[in-house]
Amino acid sequence: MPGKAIIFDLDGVLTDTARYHYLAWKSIADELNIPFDKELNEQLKGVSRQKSLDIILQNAGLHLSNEQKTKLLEQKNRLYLQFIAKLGPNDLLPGIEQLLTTLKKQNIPMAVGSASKNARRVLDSLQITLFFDAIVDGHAVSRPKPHPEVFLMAARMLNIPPGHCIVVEDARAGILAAKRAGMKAIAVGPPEHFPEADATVPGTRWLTYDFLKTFL
Ligand code: B16
Ligand code: MG
Repeated sequence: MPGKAIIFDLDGVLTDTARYHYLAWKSIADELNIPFDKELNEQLKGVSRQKSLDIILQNAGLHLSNEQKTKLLEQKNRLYLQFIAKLGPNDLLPGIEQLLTTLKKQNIPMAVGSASKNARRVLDSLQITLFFDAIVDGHAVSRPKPHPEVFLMAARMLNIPPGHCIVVEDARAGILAAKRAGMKAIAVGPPEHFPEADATVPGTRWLTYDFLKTFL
């Protein structure tokens, strides 16, 4: 794959902390006495923390001041950090360790493009930080997915043209961001969720080097 690069989304692709995001938001919603369920949680995947809170409040028709929202965002993150405190290499999704090892051996540049402000902490806990030549997280970007900023920044840091980058994502907003960046987009999940993807795999164990090679 000469001159090509792979950009990975973090949550839902390298590991899955969606259930911890869910539990933290559920606790906030219960405290506010507003509805929150797994279906609404699906809409939060790949979405920034702030936007996630807006979606939950909007769904309940609840208006809060910016000060109240800031407190809730801090509280949600404290809970989330408690949940992920025990995260380790065993929490990598199936096939990911082998894929990263193979790509590294083949000298393929790799980046992470995540909406999460906790991305570095999660990568450190998973013990995979050193695989990546660039990490773009929720601190680095101002415009969340589906805006292409996160992936364009990753391509710039890797010094690889966007047209030579392949993005792996589990959220539709992320697939849209990749396509808007002019990149190939591979989705993890049910094909009907990702009409814009160049290809879809049912789970991360299908993300093999041989499979990715066919997109170059
Ligand atoms: P934080 P990704 C995203 O990560 C999650 O999918 C999304 O559910 C979460 O709200 C977002 O990160 C922000 O996370 O609260 O840690 O900043 O999929 O883009 O890697
Ligand atoms: Mg994701």
